[in-house]
Amino acid sequence: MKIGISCHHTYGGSGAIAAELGKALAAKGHIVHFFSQAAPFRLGTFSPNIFCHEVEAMHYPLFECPFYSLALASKIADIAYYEKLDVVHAHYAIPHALSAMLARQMLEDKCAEAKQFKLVTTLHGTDITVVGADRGMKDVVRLAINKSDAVTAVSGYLKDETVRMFSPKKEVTVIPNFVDTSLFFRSPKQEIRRQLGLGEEKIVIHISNFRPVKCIGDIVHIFHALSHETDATLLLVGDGPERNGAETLVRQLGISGRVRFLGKLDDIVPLLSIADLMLMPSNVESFGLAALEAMACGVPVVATMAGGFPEFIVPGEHGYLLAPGDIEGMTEKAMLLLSDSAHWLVCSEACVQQAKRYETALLVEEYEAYYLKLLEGE
Ligand code: GMT
Repeated sequence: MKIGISCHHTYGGSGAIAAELGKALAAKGHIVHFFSQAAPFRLGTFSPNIFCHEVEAMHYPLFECPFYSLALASKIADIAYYEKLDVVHAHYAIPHALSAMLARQMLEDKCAEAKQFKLVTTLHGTDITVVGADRGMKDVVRLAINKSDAVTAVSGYLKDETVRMFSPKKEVTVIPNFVDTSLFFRSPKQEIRRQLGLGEEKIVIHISNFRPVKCIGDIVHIFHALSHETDATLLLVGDGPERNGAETLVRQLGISGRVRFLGKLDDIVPLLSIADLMLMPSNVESFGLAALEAMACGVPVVATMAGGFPEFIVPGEHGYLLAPGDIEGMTEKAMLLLSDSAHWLVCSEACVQQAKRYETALLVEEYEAYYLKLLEGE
């Protein structure tokens, strides 16, 4: 198949999943064209079947903001016309699905006989729960969903939210996120501890784009409470709007020596391999890919029972799920995992087994079958 993938290139789960999906499809012999503002952060090295099209919006003094969505539509239409794409897969409803929808109209307008592509949209989370909930954006998100040929959501929770908020005309199919366990596995290196100036203390980790939904302040408060009872270090990986506030809070609480802000890093496996606990106290999370990747590396998770977490984290088996904002409860469970090594080991092994149920190969096959079914229905 010839598949176009339109996604955000920035640090975050939807871009990661789109890049991993494209790489896996290309490895299976499909031709994959990526459309994004810059190369997606997880794309990695050269593949003969992957083509990356960076979309540049035109700058003109009259336009205060360049029209990225229109430039994206033009680029998709152009490549679809010359490369005869079978499918365009939009990751995140806005603007990707909408731009692809416009691209179809451009294609038809340019040449009525041109091959038309099928439009698949995968909903990732805040495209529904935040952007879709905004009064000014709701109708445009609804249009993007209803004009897609097929719609998937990354969790049952997100499917239910989409149905509740938009009553879509088409069935929303759940295809969960995935992890490549041949890359994400525990392989602790003493060298990493040395480079970070760490001793043998326990490591608590959090990885995200530091948006308000991630509740970074709660992480700092949980760790502050933990720091009274353990000599653990907290590694904070990623960057975003809440980082400055978190840095200030860490200083105010007097735990600067115990917390490392590592910024955005592509290769997180070495860090997950030395981690003992992943903290994800998000107040909403459609799936929580970073938690699944941590589990694949044998790291139990303390997260919230919000959104998609309960679909793959079983409390007591893979970590614990508490109510959003329950700092005391999360601290207690985190302390349990850090102090009871026998319990930790059982959880860690169960996490690795659970992650295998979300193996990339299995879920990519589901997407492939999904595209084929759509094309056969032509
Ligand atoms: O929706 C976002 O905030 C951005 C998006 C991203 O690009 O990271 O995250 C969402 O998609 C991920 C991949 O499917 C999910 O793992 C995240 O849970 C989801 N974020 C939220 O629902 C907050």
